[in-house]
Amino acid sequence: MIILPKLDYAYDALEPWIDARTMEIHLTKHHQAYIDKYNAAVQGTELEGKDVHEVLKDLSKVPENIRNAVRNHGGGYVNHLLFWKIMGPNAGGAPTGKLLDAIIKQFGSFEEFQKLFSDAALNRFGSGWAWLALNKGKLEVYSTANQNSPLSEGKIPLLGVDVWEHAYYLKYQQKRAEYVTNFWNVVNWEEVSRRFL
Ligand code: MN3
Repeated sequence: MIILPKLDYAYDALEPWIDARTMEIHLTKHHQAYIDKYNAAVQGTELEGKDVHEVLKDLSKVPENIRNAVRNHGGGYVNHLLFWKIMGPNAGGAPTGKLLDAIIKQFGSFEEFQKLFSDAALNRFGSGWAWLALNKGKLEVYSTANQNSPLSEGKIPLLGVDVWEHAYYLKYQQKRAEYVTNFWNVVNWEEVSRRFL
């Protein structure tokens, strides 16, 4: 059984960039739905009680009849788990230390990295996520469709932005670009750095 996590901050803590109503619905309805459907899919199978992150790392080991449910709802569970952590109040700005060094080494500058990440978020057609991930020890920016987790591709997600409409529609309607621009104001770089290290 997986259960809904508690936020480390209040629903309105990310205002004005992400509104309280969106946060509440996103957590208590959308995240909860992934959890309920994952639990239902794995109930009574060998996967019940296993760590979802481990399960997602090798989907070929998941029985075929529940593989899609595990990919979608297990992915939805872990992606949102990360999302709530890598955001926070009084956040934004730029990372420091080893993560900043690695970003500059890989992408040229922090600004260049931001542009690549934002482009990945804007160019993801339909629903999905843009990621900063570790791929065999190297930083990579890319996007996934639906709730597909980087874990299933052997990558370690460090930072992700949810570009499903449910993540921004109440406040931004169709303006995904504005949402992604404002997302930078709530990135908790301390947490992203912790994951990187
Ligand atoms: Mn979502």
